[in-house]
Amino acid sequence: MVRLFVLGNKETGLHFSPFAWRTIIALSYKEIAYDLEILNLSEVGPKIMKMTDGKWKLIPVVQFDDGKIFYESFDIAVELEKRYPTPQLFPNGLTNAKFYEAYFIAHLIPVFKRVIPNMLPAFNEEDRVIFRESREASFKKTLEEFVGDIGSLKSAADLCFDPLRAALKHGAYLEGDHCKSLV
Ligand SMILES: N[C@@H](CCC(=O)N[C@@H](CS)C(=O)NCC(=O)O)C(=O)O
Repeated sequence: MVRLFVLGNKETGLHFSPFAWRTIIALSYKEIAYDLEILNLSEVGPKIMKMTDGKWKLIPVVQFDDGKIFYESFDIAVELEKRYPTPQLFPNGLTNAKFYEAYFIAHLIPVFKRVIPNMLPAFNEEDRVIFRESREASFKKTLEEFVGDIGSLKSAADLCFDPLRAALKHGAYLEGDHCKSLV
């Protein structure tokens, strides 16, 4: 069975990585059965480095039945498309898909990052400390300063969703022609 490694809280069984959700949605869309392995934040780096011979340290990671390991959510999706061609994840081809990927990374992720600190209570106690220390070092701000005020967060979100809203005035879907319930 396909194994999917995600970030969460082993004690509560909650997992909460937006990048891992991309893989979960792709697997569910293609109806591929998988075993979910939740890693606490403290475990992610060491475990993934070991699995990838030091090449990668983030989740999601997928291990297929043949033992092959894939990481980076977009590359995992491309590999899933190769191994399980239907239903298609990229009905308009990889060029379009890569455009959306680049758009989301450049515009949506910076906004989304400001929401992530709200997930702090979901981590276990040790991970909360690791999360705060690592993110504050990387943002060079306290988490609270990084999140900022809700008004500026809303304006930033509106700005990045405006192009999508404009496109969706002309049709119901950006890709494909239907929506599939995954729950
Ligand atoms: N570009 C990567 C990003 C993956 C990523 O940022 N993963 C985060 C969770 S959302 C992670 O593994 N964090 C662990 C850590 O910071 O130690 C992808 O698309 O898979």
